[in-house]
Amino acid sequence: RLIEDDLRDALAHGELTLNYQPIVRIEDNIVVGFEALMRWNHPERGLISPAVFIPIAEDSHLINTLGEWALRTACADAAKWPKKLPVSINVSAVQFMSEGFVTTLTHVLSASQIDPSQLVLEITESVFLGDDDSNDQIFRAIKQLGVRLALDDFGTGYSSLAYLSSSPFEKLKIDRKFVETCTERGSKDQAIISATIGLASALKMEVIVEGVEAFDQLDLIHGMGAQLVQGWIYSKALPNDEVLERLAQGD
Ligand code: G
Ligand code: G
Ligand code: MN
Ligand code: NA
Repeated sequence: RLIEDDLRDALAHGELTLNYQPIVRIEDNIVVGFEALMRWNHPERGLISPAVFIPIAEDSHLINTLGEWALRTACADAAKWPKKLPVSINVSAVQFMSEGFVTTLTHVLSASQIDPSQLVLEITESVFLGDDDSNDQIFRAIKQLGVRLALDDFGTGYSSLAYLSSSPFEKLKIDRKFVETCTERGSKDQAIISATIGLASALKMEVIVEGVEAFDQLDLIHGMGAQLVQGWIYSKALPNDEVLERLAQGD
């Protein structure tokens, strides 16, 4: 049996869940938002990473079904959080560019209890491979709804500064690849992180540094002016019950 067939059934069988990874302000350790990350608990194979099953979903049109489920679920969960913090959802470029995406988004939002400004769509640079005119149309529609946009995995894909200059993105996420090696001697990633933070703040974009695991990394990027981080140093992605517990504790 193909993993693709299993994935088709996974939703109906309740094998997919969304976990939420906190985004934290370094200065005071306050949680300022969460990123929804999909998890698949396969009955025989155990946990399968989205890094494995999302590409399979993209190749088989299942991505639209999974993506719509993720949107609905994240909006429903976030609507019940005691603090109305932003919830970020990853939107695959394939899903973003497929017909009906904006219609789906509009329906999900109006059926949910959340304010559109609480929703953040994380999109990678691979959307820039698509048609600029139709992308612009989708971006405009998203902005019109009041939904926020984050440019994810920045610096690892098809980044072009030209895209940033006309960018509809309010947030920029620096990929963890740069953070991984930034404290090594002679690492050029320090310069890249620092320049990206400078560029983003000059463009009035909010910067989130991803994949921070260690205190030396945190100190280094904080020294470079980073204010928001997402990484195991604070927390892995949590099931929604744990998010609720933490928020109830005043986190
Ligand atoms: O959570 P992390 O484990 O291992 O995720 C691996 C990759 O899968 C990341 O690139 C992440 O953006 C992507 N991913 C996680 N959840 C989703 C999702 O709901 N939709 C999409 N399109 N990608 C996701
Ligand atoms: O590609 P994207 O940025 O959407 O996905 C975030 C990915 O990074 C997920 O796979 C998530 O589990 C992972 N992640 C988040 N924080 C850390 C971290 O501190 N270290 C590592 N190795 N991975 C992380
Ligand atoms: Mn992401
Ligand atoms: Na990323």
